[in-house]
Amino acid sequence: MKNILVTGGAGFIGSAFLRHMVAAYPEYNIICYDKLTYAGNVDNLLPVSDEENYRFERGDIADRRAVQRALEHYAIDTIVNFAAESHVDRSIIEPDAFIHTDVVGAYILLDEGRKHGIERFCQVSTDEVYGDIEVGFSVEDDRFLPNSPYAASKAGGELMARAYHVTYGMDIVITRGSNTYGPYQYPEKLVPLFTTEAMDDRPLPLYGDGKQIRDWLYVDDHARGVDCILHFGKTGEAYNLAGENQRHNIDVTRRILELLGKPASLIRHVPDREGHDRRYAMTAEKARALGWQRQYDFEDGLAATVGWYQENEWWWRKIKTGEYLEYYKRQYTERLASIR
Ligand code: NAD
Ligand code: TDX
Repeated sequence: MKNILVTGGAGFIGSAFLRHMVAAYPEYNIICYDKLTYAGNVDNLLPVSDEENYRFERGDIADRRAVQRALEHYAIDTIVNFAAESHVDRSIIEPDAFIHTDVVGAYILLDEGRKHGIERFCQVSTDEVYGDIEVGFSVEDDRFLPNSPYAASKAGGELMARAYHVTYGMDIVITRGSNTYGPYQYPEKLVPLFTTEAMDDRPLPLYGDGKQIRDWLYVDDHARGVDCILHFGKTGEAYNLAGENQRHNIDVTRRILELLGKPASLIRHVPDREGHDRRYAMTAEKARALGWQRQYDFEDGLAATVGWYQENEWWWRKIKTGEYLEYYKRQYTERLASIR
C-alpha cells in the first residue's frame, strides 16, 4: 500500500478515517476523492489540509473518466470506498441518487480499479444489509434482507464487490459497520439532529414508539476498524464492525437531553418511518480475531459527541441553512403538525 484513494472522504466516517490514516501512516499518500454532495464538507478535513501526505480531488465515483484520471494521476494501488448516499429517510423520499452512487458508482470504481491493477479494494458497507433482526445477532454469512432503498443499494454495491472477487480474482475486503455517531456527522441523523435541535429548544421528532433498537459505534472506532480490515482482512471476506452496544432510540434521546440539561418534554412521537427496521444487532467476533477492539463505551462517546456539538456551533450552524432546511421541511413539517 502506497497510494490510497479514499472515496467519500469528505463525509462523516470517511473524514474520520482520513484524519486517522494521515496521522498514523506518514509513509502512505492519501488522496480524498469526493463529489462534495450536500453531505460532503471540506471543513471535516481542515485538520489534515496542510499535511504532506494528503491530497484532495473533487469527483464522482460514477464518472468513469474522472475515476480513470484520478487512478492514473496518483498511481493509486488501494481504494477504500466510503462514498455513498447514506441517509435512509432521503432514500425513501427519492431513491435515484442511491442507485447512482451506491450501486453504479461502486461498480464503476470496481471496474476501473480492476483495469488499473488495484492491489486491494475495501468496500465500506453497513449492518442494514441484514435487515430487521428480531432476535439474536447477525454474523457475516447471514442472508441479506435489506428493507429500505438505501439498504438495498448498499447490498447491491457490496454484492458487486464480491462478484469482482469471485469472477476476476480482485482483492476485495468488505466492512459492515453499525450505527455510527461522533463529531462532524451531518445533522440529519439521529444523534446530531437531536443534539443540535435540543440546543435550540426545538422539538425532537422521534419516530413511532421510539422502541427501535440500534447498535451504536463511535466514529473513531469505526475508522480504526476499517484500517484493521484494510490491512489484515482476508481477501474476499466481509467483517462486521459492531458496536455491540444496543440501545432503544428513546433512551439515546433521553440521554442526549440529560447531557444538555434540556427537558424530556421536547420529545415528540411522530408518525413512523416507512418500512422502519425495529432492530439491528451484530457480533464483532470475526473483526476482533484480527485485532480490532472498540475503545469507546457509549456513555463516554455520547458525552464527547454532545460536547463537540456544543463547542463547534461554527461547524453545524452554517449547514442548517438552504438545502438542509428544504429537506427538514419535507421530512418533518407534516409529521410534527399531525400530532398537534
Ligand atoms: P456521509 O453521508 O456523511 O458521507 C458520504 C460522502 O460521500 C460525502 O462526503 C459525499 O460528498 C460523498 N459522495 C456521495 N456521493 C458521491 C459520489 N457519487 N462520488 C463521490 N463522492 C460521493 O456518510 P457516512 O455516514 O460518513 O458514511 C460513509 C460510509 O459508511 C457509507 O458508505 C455508508 O453507507 C457507510 N456506513 C455508515 C454508517 C453510519 O452510521 N453513518 C454506518 C455503517 C456504514
Ligand atoms: O428524526 C429521526 N427520528 C427518529 O426516530 C431520525 C433521523 C431517526 N430516528 C430513528 C430512526 C432509526 O431507528 O433513529 C434511528 C437512527 O436513525 P438514523 O440516524 O437515520 O440512522 P439509521 O436509519 O439507523 O441508519 C444509520 O445506520 C446505518 C446510517 O444513517 C446509515 O448510513 C448506516 O448504514
